[in-house]
Amino acid sequence: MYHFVKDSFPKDFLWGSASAAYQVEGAYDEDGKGPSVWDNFSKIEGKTFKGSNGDVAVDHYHRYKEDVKLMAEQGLKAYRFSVSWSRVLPKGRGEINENGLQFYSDLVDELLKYNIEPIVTLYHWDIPQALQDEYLGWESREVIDDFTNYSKILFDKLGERVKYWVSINEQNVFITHGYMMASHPPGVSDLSRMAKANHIANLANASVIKAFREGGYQGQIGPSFAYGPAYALDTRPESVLANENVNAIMADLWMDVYAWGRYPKFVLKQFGKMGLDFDIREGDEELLKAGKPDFMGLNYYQSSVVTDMKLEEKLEQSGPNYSGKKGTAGQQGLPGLFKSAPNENLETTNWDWIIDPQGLRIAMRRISSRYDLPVLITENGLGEYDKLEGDEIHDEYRIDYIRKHIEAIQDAITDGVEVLGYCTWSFTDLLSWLNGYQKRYGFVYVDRDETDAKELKRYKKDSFYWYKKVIESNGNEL
Ligand code: BGP
Repeated sequence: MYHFVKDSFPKDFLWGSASAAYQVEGAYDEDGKGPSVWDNFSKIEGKTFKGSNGDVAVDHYHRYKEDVKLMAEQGLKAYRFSVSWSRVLPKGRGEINENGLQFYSDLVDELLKYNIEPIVTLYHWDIPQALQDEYLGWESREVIDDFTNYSKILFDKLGERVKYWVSINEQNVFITHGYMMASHPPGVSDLSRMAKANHIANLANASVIKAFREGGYQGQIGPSFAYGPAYALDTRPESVLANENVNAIMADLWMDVYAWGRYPKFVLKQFGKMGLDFDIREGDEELLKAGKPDFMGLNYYQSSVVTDMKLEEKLEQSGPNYSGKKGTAGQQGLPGLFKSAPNENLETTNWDWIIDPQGLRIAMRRISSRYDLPVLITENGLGEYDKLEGDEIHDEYRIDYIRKHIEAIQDAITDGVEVLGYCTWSFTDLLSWLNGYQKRYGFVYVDRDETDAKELKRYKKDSFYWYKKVIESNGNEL
């Protein structure tokens, strides 16, 4: 679809940037914080790149004023951050750690001082270890009430100042990595446990949204979903069908539940045949339907290509590329349903992520058409090696990436998609869960590496100044 003239960005468009508690805060055991599953998981040998962890991260906990000042200098309109559940409730429930809660209250005040809209994520993967030990975290229905009560503490404390809430970040990622690929906590590979934990997370998500509505809090709430559309490799109907399969399993399985409160029939049937039981009980559907979000949060990094995979076919097994050595990522697939294929038309990053700005437009269009919800882009960005030269970082590749994605958003707006805002990933450099500190995303370079936190000095990259102009011109100067 081509347009002679493009629509402008809405005048209150949220030009933002994002982070997550474990990836930036550090201070992992300070001021009464309890451990989260990530505090422990990252210390198991071989689980993360060069054993990197978030003990110190980029020390945002102590340097948040300096960081927010940089955001203000850039003219940022919104900052998305997550709350560490175990900083607020060290045991996951029960007694509140007032120091922890105060940190987030102070951060919100600091942002508002500069007219930066806080977008608060309630859960970005760091469930309190206490709840994991007590009842296996997301595998027990007890977590539904605990997550809801924790969220209510935040609604009560911050609700008059925060207008945008993200309930759960990338449920599809932490559930599949945690219970199938074993690469996130709790590090198991058990599809049956995965199906149940995923259903419970859906219920918890709905319960929090329902509590938000019933509590009469002002503002908007929705989940953030990791979604990249898939394309059929070729015009063979087998490839087209494989594409149907992957979209149902990787996207509809989650977003249909968020938006409509029900699972896609096709997935229920196929998972049933594999012996996977979601353990859907009486009253569940009612709760899911009561948790309709105000917007769909979209985390977009790349699209994919798929074709059919025969039942007896075996893939050469090699995992994702966490090393940053281009060309080392393996193929993925589910026998009988689909397998991935390279996209010969597009470039990839050093971590083998496909660079596809039009994929963002397509993702936005599909969400808008299928669910009739506004889209809030809660993450998008380029993870690359950056080089500090003197005190400068010339990251023109990042500018190019973000520029093209902003153009794609403007195209989607012109097509007819309602978009609330755009948060790049990330504002400062931060810890990449499985890729250490060498895979950088920020507008602000933080001088540290996997083994040496150095002085954690901040340097503005070229992209910092470029995005400043984009914001100033409300997306007119790209
Ligand atoms: C998303 C997560 C973020 C962030 C980002 C980049 O899936 O929500 O927390 O990490 O991906 O991914 P990575 O760090 O693996 O490069």
